Amino acid sequence: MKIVYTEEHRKRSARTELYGGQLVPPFECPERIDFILAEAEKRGFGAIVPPRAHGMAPVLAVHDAGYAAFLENAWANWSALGHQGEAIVTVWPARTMRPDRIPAHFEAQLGYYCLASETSISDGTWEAALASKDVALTSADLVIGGARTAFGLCRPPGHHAATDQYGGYCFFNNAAIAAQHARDKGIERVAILDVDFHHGNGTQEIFYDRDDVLFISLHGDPDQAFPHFLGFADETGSGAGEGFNLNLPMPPGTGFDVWRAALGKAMERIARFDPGLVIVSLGVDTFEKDPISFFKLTSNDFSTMGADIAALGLPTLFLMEGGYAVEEVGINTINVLEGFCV
Ligand code: OKP
Ligand code: ZN
Repeated sequence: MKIVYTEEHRKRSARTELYGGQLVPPFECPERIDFILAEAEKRGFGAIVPPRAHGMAPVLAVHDAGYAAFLENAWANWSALGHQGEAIVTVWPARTMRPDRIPAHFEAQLGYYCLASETSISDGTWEAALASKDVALTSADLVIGGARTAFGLCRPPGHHAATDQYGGYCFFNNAAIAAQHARDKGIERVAILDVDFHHGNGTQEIFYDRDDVLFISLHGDPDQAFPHFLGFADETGSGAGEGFNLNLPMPPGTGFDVWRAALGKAMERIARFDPGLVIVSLGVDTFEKDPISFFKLTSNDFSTMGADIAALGLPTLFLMEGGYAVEEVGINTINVLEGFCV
């Protein structure tokens, strides 16, 4: 399996995450990727290839142009305000205010374009986000071009990023960008299977009213887990998209038996949809020792997960999302990919 990777991800090296009322070193850190590469190398798994630049057109096919311009200039605009720390949102267009007006002041623009305040914008974030979407697009090209599978080692992750909002460590929605790219290259139906512990609210939002991109997410019950305000079972799609969004939320303590049954449901739905491409939003934060999640999957379970997904027999693109038990992120990620290949 080819692994698309670039060092550029290191440019996303934020110093701070707002967590439990403190500014802590971010869970979403460059070391996550180092452990994945080290594990792949240790097992002799995969061949590393660099991404190819795809420009902004595939980004603007799913994201708002004003949002992209905001992100591109965010660090410069924040720096111009003379602050010491990284850019963290402090004010939002809350429900009692005007939701649609884009304010002139940059501090307020942060609130307009952000959905959660744990994620600071730092110097280099824009460059890393660009590289991450190119990793997704290059790995997508491999599978669109006939490869059975490929792995886009995306960082920063993408599935929380909506049409015009960042948050949950995500800036561009890599999976959505790859899915739309595949559609534009002539693949009629694309399924996105999101196995990250957290609901992929951004991906859901982007494709919610469409019947050509099926979105399925297995995740921690949003009543108990981030992103809290989306990802419930009664969200099934709207308009032409009715029936093309499937949320499978599960409670704290969920182990692999229950999780695997949900995956079975997801796979049944995907088989019925008959897509030309399956994109797996691959987060490994369902792991029992993940520091910010509450499922109980073991490292062996990730191998079974990969084998189960392979049984669909469809062209499958894996794109990296979350996973924060840093040392085991490598083992668990490569377990999925190796499980898929055997
Ligand atoms: C990103 B990805 C828990 C706060 C959670 C954000 C989590 C973002 C997860 N108290 N903060 O889906 O792995
Ligand atoms: Zn996650």
